[in-house]
Amino acid sequence: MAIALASPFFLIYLGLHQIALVSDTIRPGVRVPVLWILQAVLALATLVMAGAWWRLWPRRHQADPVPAVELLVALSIGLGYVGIAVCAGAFSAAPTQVLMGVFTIGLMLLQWRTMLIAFLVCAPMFGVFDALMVLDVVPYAPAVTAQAFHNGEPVWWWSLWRHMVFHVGWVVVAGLIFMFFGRLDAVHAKLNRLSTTDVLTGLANRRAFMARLNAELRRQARTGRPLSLVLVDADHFKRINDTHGHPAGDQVLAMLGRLLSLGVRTPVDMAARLGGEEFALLLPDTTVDEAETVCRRLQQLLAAESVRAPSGDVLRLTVSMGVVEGQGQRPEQLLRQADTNLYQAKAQGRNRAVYSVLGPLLSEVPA
Ligand code: GH3
Ligand code: MG
Ligand code: MG
Repeated sequence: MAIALASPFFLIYLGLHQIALVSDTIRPGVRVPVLWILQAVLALATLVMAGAWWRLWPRRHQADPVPAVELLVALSIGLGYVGIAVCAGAFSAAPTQVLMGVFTIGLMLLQWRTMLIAFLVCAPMFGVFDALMVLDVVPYAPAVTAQAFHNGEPVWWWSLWRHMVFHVGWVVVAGLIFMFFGRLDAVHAKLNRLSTTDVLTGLANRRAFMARLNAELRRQARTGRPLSLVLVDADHFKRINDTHGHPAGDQVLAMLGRLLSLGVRTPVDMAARLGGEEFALLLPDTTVDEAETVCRRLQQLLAAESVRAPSGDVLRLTVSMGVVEGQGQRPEQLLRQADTNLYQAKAQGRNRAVYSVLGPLLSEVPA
């Protein structure tokens, strides 16, 4: 991609410079030997890129990097643009702008290390050139002569070249900034999703659940609406793992996760995997009676669903549930009561739910 983006521009520069070298009108305005050196640098860089393309094309679907070829490409592009920027005058905004754009594109497409080496090679060239210019060894903008100007203004072809590079430069730089921030937003959203999602089931994880529970309890403190919490634990899950293997266990957990999210009114309600074979439902604006309906529906869904183990056996699952409706409690009080109820459900024979209601404790509303 770096080659495809850079080489057309190099070919355009080569063509324009060649026109300057053969045109009787333009030639007096350029320093011919300097422009030939620049042409040689650009031609060499283009040839290196063509070679790299030929080398990389057969492996275009492979993701593993080829550091040596990548570095050659980065150096070719870097040196080509440093040559252009130096020859046209390093203080002119346009070529330097293009150079910045090229550097940023390079950082997006190539490895960080490759770009560091290319930077360390190319950046000192500016310093060296600047020092030589201060010492009067080389002129500013060595590729052009005084005849590129008339009455202090650039003549048409020099003006055209500068305008072209300037407009291409700022469009590229602006495009890059948009792309860069767009990508940053996408990465941010992805990281956020990863840090709040359980990989196996796709449900919210414990961190996301606790954040939501805290937020809902604060909302409840304002509205005084009921709120129910359900802890769900798979029954005798260890047996499934021991008999059919961990992967079959994972399949059963994924099925439970799917049914949990089917059984609630997302996005108002939240189903989460707290860890292992323990799940939870957060049901805002829901009384314990309404929560009971949700629990029964989950049991019906589970009874109708099964997973086929690699052995061919059909695996079914039941769950025990601890349900609590609260009003003004702290999150840990609600969770403790739900856990006590869950323990009772297990003790009473599993595949059932135990319910309780905690009365209003408005003095203990979380801040
Ligand atoms: P009970 O009915 O009393 O809850 O019995 P149980 O066997 O379900 O409970 P126990 O806590 O003894 O065992 C839970 C098992 O869940 C043990 C653990 O290896 C398994 N487990 C936890 N996380 C995962 C997971 O991500 N995948 C699989 N396959 N198993 C898991
Ligand atoms: Mg269990
Ligand atoms: Mg458990």
